[in-house]
Amino acid sequence: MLKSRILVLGGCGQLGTELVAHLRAQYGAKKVIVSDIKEADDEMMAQGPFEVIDATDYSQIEDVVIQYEITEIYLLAAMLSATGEKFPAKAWQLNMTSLFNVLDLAKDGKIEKVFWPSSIAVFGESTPKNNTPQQTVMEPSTVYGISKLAGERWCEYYHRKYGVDVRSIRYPGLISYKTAPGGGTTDYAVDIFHKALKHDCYVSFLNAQSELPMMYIEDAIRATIAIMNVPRSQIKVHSSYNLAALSFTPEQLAAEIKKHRPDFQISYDPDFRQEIADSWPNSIDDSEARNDWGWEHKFGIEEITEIMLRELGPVYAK
Ligand code: AKB
Repeated sequence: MLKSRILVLGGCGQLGTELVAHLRAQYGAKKVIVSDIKEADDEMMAQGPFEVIDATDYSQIEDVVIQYEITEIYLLAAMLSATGEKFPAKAWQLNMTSLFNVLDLAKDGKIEKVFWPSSIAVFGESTPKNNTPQQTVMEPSTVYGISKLAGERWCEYYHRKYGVDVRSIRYPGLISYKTAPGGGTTDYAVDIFHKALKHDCYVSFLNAQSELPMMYIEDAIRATIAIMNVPRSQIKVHSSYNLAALSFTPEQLAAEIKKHRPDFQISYDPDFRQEIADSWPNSIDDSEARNDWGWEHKFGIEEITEIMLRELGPVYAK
C-alpha cells in the first residue's frame, strides 16, 4: 500500500495535466490533489480532488497540505521563457516565491519530498552548445533562466543545510497534444503540428537552423515519476539533472511532417524568441541521469511526428 499523498501545484498546464493522469493511475485519484490558480475544466474537476491555490501564498498551500495530509509536492506553477521576458518582475515573483514556499514546507517537516522542474534555460550564450555537460558555465540571459538557475542553487542549499529531499530535472522543450504549452520558446514544435493539420503551412518564429533539445511528453512524465521513485541514495545531483531525448531544427521537423503531408510548407519570420533560442544549447549530455537513476528516452522524431499528426488529426478533420 503506497502511503504517498500528492499535491500538484500548477496542475493544469502542459506537464501537469499529463503528470496528474499518470500519478492518479499509479496512486489512485483520491491520493493526488490537483491545484491551480483557477478552477480546471469540467473533465479535470470531475476526476478527483481539486483545490484553487495561489502557489505564491504559503498559507494557502499549507492549509491544503494539512487538510489532505500531503507527503509530496510537485511544484509546476511557473512563468516560462517567452512570457517571462514580457513580465520580468512577475516571472521572478511567481517562480521564486512558489519554490521557497514549498522548500520551507519541507524544511519544517510538513511534507517529505519535493519535485521542482528546472530547464535548459539555465544555460546561456557562454555555455558549450553541443552535448552540454551537467556542470558547466551557466550565464542565463532570460528572467526565466535566471529564476531556474537561482532555484537550482536554493534546492541544493535546502538539501545540504536542512536535509530537504528535493528532486529536479532540467527539461528540454516538451511536445504534447493534449494541452497546449504556454509561453515558451520551444512551443513552435507543438504549434507546427496544429498549423500543419489546419492550413498545411507554418510560419516559424525561430529560424530554419535553430537546433534545440526536445522531448515527447510521455518520456518527460516517465523521467519525472522515475526520479521521484528511486531511493534517495541514488540521487547524486541535488541541484537539477540534465535530461535529454533528441534535438532538431524547425527545418528538420518540417521535413518530417512533409513525409506525411507532402503539401506542407514552412516559412521563417524570427521574433524576440530567436535570441532566447540562440542562447540555449543544441544538445545535452544527460549521462548522469542515465547512470544515477537509469534514465532512457524512447521517442524519436519519427515517432513523435506520427503520434502528433495521428492524435491531432481528428481535431482538424472536416
Ligand atoms: C521554454 O521554452 O521556456 C520551456 C523550457 C525549455 O523550459 N519549454
